[in-house]
Amino acid sequence: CNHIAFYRRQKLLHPGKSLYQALLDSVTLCNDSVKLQIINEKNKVPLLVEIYAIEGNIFRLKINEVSPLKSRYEVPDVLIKEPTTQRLSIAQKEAGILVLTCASEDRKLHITANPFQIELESKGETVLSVNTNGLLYFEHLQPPPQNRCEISISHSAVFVMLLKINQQEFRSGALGASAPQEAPVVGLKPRDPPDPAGQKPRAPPPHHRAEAPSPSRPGPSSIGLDFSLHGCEHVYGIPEHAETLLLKNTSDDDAYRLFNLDVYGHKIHDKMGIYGSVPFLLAHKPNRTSGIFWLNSSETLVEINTKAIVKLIFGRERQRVVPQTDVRWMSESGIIDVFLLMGPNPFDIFKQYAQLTGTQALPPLFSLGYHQCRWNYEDEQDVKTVDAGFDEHDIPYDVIWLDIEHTEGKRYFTWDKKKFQHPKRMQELLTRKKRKLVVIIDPHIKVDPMYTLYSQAKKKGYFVKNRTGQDFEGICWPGSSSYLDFTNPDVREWYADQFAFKSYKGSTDILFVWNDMNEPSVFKAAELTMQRDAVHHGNWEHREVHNLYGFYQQMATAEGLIKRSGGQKRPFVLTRSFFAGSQKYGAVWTGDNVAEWSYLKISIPMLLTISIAGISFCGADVGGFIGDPEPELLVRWYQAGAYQPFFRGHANIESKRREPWLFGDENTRIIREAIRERYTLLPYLYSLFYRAHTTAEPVMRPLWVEFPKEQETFGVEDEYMLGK
Ligand code: NBV
Repeated sequence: CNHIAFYRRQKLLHPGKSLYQALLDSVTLCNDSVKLQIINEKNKVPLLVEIYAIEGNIFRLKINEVSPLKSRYEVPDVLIKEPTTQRLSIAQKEAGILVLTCASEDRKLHITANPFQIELESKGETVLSVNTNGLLYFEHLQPPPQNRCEISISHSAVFVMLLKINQQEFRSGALGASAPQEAPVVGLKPRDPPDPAGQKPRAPPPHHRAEAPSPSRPGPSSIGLDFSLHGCEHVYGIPEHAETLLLKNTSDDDAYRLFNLDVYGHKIHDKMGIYGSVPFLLAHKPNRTSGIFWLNSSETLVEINTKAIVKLIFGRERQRVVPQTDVRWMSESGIIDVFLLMGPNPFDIFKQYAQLTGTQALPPLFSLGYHQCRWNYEDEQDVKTVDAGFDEHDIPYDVIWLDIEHTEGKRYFTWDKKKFQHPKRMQELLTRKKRKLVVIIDPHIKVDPMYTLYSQAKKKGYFVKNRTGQDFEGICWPGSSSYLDFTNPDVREWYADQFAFKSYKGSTDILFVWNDMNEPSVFKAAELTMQRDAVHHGNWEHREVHNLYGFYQQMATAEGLIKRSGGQKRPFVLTRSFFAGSQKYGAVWTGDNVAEWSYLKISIPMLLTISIAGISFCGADVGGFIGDPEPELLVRWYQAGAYQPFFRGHANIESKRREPWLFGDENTRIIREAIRERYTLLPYLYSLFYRAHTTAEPVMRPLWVEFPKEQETFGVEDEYMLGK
């Protein structure tokens, strides 16, 4: 984390008395909210706080600049509708305390003016408090300094410089919560190009690029806030990390990072971000589950600190030790917009979260069957042979997949003319067996004026721009590529139209879609992703929308498949990158895992975490994508995968073939049995998905969700429930 500039700046603020004070004279009671100002006692700059009581035991807290130099990014399109609010009234306003009550539900807010803190109470119990550790942090937008010259200095020099800024200086306002521009930091050397055979380098170097003001961004704009979860020592959620189900204490370690990245063969037990992000954390204790949904799509870090608090019991001279978990959120940009979900039980939390971000789309039944994938099935004959192999070995399956090699030079929506000469004929063969085809469609578009998709998008101005206003170009599978700006609704509409049968030549109604590389992945770039100052629709910098990019591609793809069917059929779209709300558009998988036992083991907590963060339709590559599983590992992986929501065998281009019948009769028999068991359970699974869709119950769920009072289940991650 020390490589992340906004983290270093925020870490100069230590737990203690907050620099912010609430101005109780500024309190205004509106129909839908209560507004007040808070002021930073050092720099005297005010912030606007808006508090909403949302129907169904949810509070929303928004903190923004009173009059920012330019508007700050507020995440659109994730909330399914403007939440229905309930009226708050003032129950007390004296002696530096403001108490707000919500008439229709038994809940209260206690606001302390100095230091500024909020306590949330439900049915007489203090569930959660805000800014208890005084870590509210807000960088105000600044006009670009005149005649600024950028000095190139080494990264380690910057780090040393920052360490030398002493805390006293910070507290006394030399930096203040409204920090001036940070010392310029040099950009990274581009990383080594990936080997086209797929051997991309592993963990990319951290980013520590300049945060200088640019025409579209007036300087650093990071934000942060802390929360205390009373009585809680078990916290979950904030996928995606290859980590345990129970979130770990981060006091001696890196924070959990939410930053969508293409990390080939990601490490296990690592808090660095991988492909997807859902900034939703759940806390559980025997009598209550609560949740924090931090609606921000820029890079985000979450620190967890569980501790024991000694409480005096009034009236008796006794003390009680209770656990408490403090959670500190820090984001690179945007505003503070946080939803505090009060439960009280796990299923209430799932409903409350779904009320905000939507429920799982009901999958088409076939997509709950077994999927057979490989990078790549070579040609039409290969597809035919593998398909026939399932019949010969009496193994049920529903879908065969084609990876990037099926296209004409990685031009998505096209077919390799030699290997896939008759794509419709191939699909007819599958249709006769009631089977389906899934093809890959990545977001990068080959720079090639002869490629219609490229030339049309170019003409319409539909690509993400670089800071000088040209189309952003980066390297990806096809070589030099531009990236569709899915944040633009016109681009999404145009993209959805590309799935029309008359546009997508060779496609039929059994063809469905897989969106990969949509973090977005950009080779030879810092951390293999798009530079943060690339510019999107509405003149927003990439840093603001980074974690939303894949969400939007899947949204547009799903819309395309629905449109193509005249609004009649449910789509199936698998995405690698995701955000809060991605459940509305289809399924996700955990990306490039490795054919090792430890990756099979970690798939369970990873999928449980994704599931309780709203995305029920999730899976991990059966067999492990990278490498070659030993036969027993493959067999065991089928046995595990058969009980996971999305069930697909997949393998890397360099891995040996591993169709289920290639490991001897006995192994074929056991795999057949596992896949058949999956099919036996299909009606049950389909019903569970129906419940996920209608009432937001996760399909795959941790034991504690079903046994919320049984403490011994709270940390279990090698057993789980499918439904009740
Ligand atoms: O498209 C090729 C692969 C795909 O098979 C895999 O499932 C994705 O996670 N893709 C990544 C790109 C290349 C990875 C080295």
